[in-house]
Amino acid sequence: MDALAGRIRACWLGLPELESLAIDPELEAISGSLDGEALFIRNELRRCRGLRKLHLETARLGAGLQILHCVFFPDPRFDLPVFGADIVAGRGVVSAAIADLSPVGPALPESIAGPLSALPRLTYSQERDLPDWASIFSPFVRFVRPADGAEELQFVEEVDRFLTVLSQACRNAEPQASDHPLTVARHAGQLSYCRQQKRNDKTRRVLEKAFNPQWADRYIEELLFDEPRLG
Ligand code: BLA
Repeated sequence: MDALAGRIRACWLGLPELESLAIDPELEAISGSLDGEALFIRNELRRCRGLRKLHLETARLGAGLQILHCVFFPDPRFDLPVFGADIVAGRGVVSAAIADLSPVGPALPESIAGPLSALPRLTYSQERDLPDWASIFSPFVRFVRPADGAEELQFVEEVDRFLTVLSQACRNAEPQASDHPLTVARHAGQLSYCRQQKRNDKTRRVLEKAFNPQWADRYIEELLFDEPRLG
């Protein structure tokens, strides 16, 4: 978890025109409790040229559950995908490690699909099946349960490659007008990405139990998967 969070923060530094993004102080550091155990959540937000919101959430529940959630949402004027990652560990054992560069249109842009296709396909001893809402992910999605430290490191390495490909595409990308039909289509694609993610009951359940359903709803709608404005 810490290694991956470190790689993500390091990647931010290579992005063009990196800026901080205001975050409600109430959401920056959050404490709650779940089944009598303390829950801490830390949220970090940035933006850059090409990506409207870079979000890293790290959460820890008591001595057990640890979650790393990260999404880079593109500015719809740029032909860039969504980067998403979710790592869930219980008592130090990672049960779910997911990462993808997901299209906001019919397919990934060539600036992403080209370099990703050139990477070697690494394997894991336990690959997991995606739930039905996961149709938003690309053919390059990884969803695994790393079996040991070596597989955990391999996963961090794969995420690093996704981020390297995205950073390069981001530095080269040129914006289109806000009312360009492709911008409008990418905006719609990002809305549908957010709506599919909100169908993941596992995220909602943890947040509802730790806080309450209204709070979970607001957190999901306003911070995790807020819908982008058009223009
Ligand atoms: C699964 N997400 C999970 C699980 C939990 C969470 C507890 C189940 C773990 C398991 O099956 O082993 C919980 N994830 C959270 C919480 C947050 C969170 C509380 O992010 C709070 C911020 N989820 C995302 C993103 C992706 C994602 C960005 O937020 C992918 C890019 C995917 N999480 C994802 C998937 C599963 C999952 C695909 C497996 C769902 C399933 O098997 O049904």
